[in-house]
Amino acid sequence: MPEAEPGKTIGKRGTSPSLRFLNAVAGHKEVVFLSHINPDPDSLASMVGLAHLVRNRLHLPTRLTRDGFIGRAENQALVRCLDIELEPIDEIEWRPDWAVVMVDSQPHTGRHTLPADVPITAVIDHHDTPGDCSAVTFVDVRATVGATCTLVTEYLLEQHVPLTPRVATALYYGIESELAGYPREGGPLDDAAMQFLYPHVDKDKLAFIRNARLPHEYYETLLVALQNAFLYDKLILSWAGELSRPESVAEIADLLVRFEEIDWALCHGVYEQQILLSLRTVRPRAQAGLILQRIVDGLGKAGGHHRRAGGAIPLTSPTVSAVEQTRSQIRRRVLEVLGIDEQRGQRLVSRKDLLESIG
Ligand SMILES: [Mn+2]
Repeated sequence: MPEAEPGKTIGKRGTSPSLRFLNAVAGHKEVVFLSHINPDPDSLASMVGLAHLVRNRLHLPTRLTRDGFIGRAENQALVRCLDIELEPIDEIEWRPDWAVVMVDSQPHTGRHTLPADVPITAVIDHHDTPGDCSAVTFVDVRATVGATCTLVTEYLLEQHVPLTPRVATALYYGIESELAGYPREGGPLDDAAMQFLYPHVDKDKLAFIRNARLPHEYYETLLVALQNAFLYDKLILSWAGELSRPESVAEIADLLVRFEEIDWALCHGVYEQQILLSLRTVRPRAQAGLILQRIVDGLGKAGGHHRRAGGAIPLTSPTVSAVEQTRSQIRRRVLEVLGIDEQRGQRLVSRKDLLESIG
């Protein structure tokens, strides 16, 4: 693919990140935003906020893309009630005169399905998972902030761009959801951004997103996961079975990690020929992402933050025995990696109680 025409220079080195970002994308015909696969609110809202900045300051057309699926009910509610228009990434015909802006992730991290020959103009991210940004014109990666939306809010503030309720609500929820859980993975910059955004937030829409309605399958999968939850010292290991919604493992891990007797929660289940895994911990700076990578090493892929991580293992065969075999391999690995002695797991809910409670 030929190189895009470089943008004209407005500022010099040492100028604000927002100005350098605008310089990098100026002069292109259109600005296209992309995020990591299966986008979360932080990545969705970062695209919304940056598109708002580009339209206001450069008057260029913008396009938001979707790589993978929109998982949780809350995330679907965010997209629906804020009318976030997303084009599936595999339907896009990439053009050389576009500026391509990647948010909430970095190139060559295995978190995108974008064709490898599409040049990336700008990267704005807060993950410390190293990517390869050597060919990117503008890079703003700050692992010290809790959310990419915080950086985007800073850009809008620096450029004096008026906020709309839609943009403010998206960014606010992006930061709030990214910082959820304890211990917090955020700081004063995130708090300042939320304070700045809050007066402009549509509070009814925010409440609608936070309390998104849940489908029947949510409760079915939760029941299976609780019936198949086992305690191993400071770990709770849960098997959610066949998943009808891929995000279930993350939702259940979020719930289980709040159990007062444990420090680690791992939930896994089968979705479309893969075992999906979600790991959570209450231990600060625990590098859950690296730990899950060690658990699935040689079997699949994983990544994440200190307290949260996700991963997937492709199943070579869909038979019950192949699933069982991978499950016991995961069980052995997680105990080993977390330094827990090999032992029989204790059921979270005893078999006797399970049977007795069925009326
Ligand atoms: Mn993020």
